[in-house]
Amino acid sequence: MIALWELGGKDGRRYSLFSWRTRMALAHKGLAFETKPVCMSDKAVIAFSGGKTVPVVKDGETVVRDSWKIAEYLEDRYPDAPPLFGGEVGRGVTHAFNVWIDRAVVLPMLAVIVADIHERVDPADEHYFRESMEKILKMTLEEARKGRAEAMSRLTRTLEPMQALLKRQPWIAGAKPAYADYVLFSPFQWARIMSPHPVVEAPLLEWFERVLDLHGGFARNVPTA
Ligand SMILES: N[C@@H](CCC(=O)N[C@@H](CS)C(=O)NCC(=O)O)C(=O)O
Repeated sequence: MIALWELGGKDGRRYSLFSWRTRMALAHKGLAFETKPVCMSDKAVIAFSGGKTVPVVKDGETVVRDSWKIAEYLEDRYPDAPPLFGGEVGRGVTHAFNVWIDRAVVLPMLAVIVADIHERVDPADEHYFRESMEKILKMTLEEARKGRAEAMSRLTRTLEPMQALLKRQPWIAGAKPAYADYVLFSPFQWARIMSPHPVVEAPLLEWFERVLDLHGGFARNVPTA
């Protein structure tokens, strides 16, 4: 069975947004996996991967790190299972979308939910998480909490093109869901698992609910905030 190393938070939460892309890709392909929760500060556990981030998967003897590389690996290794990209053009466009989400959406979302995440990480990670996030955001968690409303309007403005798109088609990938949907889904699932505040508005909210229902409610039935 495929093993997936991912971040473990309080009360069984699996909160790594990049690992959610991998989780959804595995469910989409119908591949069973075993979860290996790790602490963000414990780099020794994932040293075998040659890097310091999750997700990491091990499939037989093959180890792959980085959510995009894992998606490509699964697509190439399991070509007869439902496609994640839909051909070479789809792969390229999905990669472009992946980069855009990472650069344009992940940071604004982090600014909105960072203080809530801190309350729900594994206690062993509290110090490491605070230090690294304050460096990334160039502010304290307390300042981030105060600036939440402003960060939320920045995020809402960034997501406007996605709102417009989802009025025109049911899925990011078009008529059927695919990996691009899981890429956009991941920061919202991150927020759903780690923050008690709503961050999604319609029509994006309706699309989000549809993704939660996919693969037998795979992403819905998990510990959340
Ligand atoms: N580009 C990487 C990013 C992975 C990443 O940043 N993962 C975070 C968890 S969501 C992590 O492991 N961070 C460890 C750290 O900051 O020390 C991917 O797509 O897998």
